[in-house]
Amino acid sequence: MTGRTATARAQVNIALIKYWGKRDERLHLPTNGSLSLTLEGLHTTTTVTFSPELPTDVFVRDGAERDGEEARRVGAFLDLVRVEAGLSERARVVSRNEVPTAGGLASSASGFAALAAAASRAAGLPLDEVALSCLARRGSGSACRSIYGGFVEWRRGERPDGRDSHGVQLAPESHWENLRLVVSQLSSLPKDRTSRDGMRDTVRTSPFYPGWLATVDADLALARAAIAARDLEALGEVAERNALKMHATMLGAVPAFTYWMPASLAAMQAVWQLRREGVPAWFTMDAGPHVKVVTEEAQLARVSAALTATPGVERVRVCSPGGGLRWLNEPLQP
Ligand code: 2P0
Repeated sequence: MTGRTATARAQVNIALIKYWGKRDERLHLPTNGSLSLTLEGLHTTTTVTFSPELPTDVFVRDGAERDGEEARRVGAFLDLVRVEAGLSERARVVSRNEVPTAGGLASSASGFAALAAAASRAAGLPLDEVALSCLARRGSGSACRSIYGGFVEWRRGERPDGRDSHGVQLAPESHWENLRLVVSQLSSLPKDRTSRDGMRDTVRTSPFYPGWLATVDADLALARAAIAARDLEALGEVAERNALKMHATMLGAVPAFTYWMPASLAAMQAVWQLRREGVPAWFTMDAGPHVKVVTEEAQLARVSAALTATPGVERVRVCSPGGGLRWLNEPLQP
């Protein structure tokens, strides 16, 4: 197939201060700022080729052509790029995830970051990192953070057009090399509520949502200072507290919901027990049952052993700080 092509790779990120709620659902503008760590080794690689020979967009992920909601979201995203570039050609998108699909590590962040980069370059749009981050945000909010490596803040922004709502790197991955995120993957059923639906329902109905919003800026300030000082205790404490507050808002929603499973609580209690024993470890959780533990390299044996021994924990994965967007010269073969 002839056409203009580009290939990009982006890694997943985990929020230490969470994105939870939108002020604009179409542009994916958040009600609050958030802060994440990009992880090494868990990535999406995507090749986009625009071609006059294609009658429709085609989306191939992990070796199989996809349709339904997944393909619709990719097509809608390509429309944004086409409008911006003044292009009418359809595209073939080939994507591969080196991210466990059921691992509690959302691939939508790395997926839309890689897609934004490959599609805009293939379309001939000369976007800088800020513009790429804004574009990735239009695919999935958290994707705007995966353009950058290390510690990334997604600034809430004030503008109605969203041009000031994008990621900013606070420190590169080399800033804190012995920091680790230990992900405990629980045996679980697929979640019955997407994070998109969950955050929308919470914003609309939970009386606890204003309490969440009232404290996020203070949490962000604590997290920024903890990262600058490489203060694990300060970062862990604020990350755990912030995650618990986010999950508390869901219990106040109408109807109430939670992403927790019995094993989630067991894993949280295992982390609290580790702390009572003097091990510096704090947890965070996203829109799923998996428990992710913030700790340092020297504690990995204790933390991994405690999580592995927790009933309902299926596997434990150790992640290090990782880098930002990369360009590849070789296109992906489907
Ligand atoms: C986060 N989450 O900051 C938060 C914490 C889930 C809980 O970003 O609707 O898939 O595509 O903007 O980015 C997951 O939400 O939502 C998320 P959309 P997204 O990581």
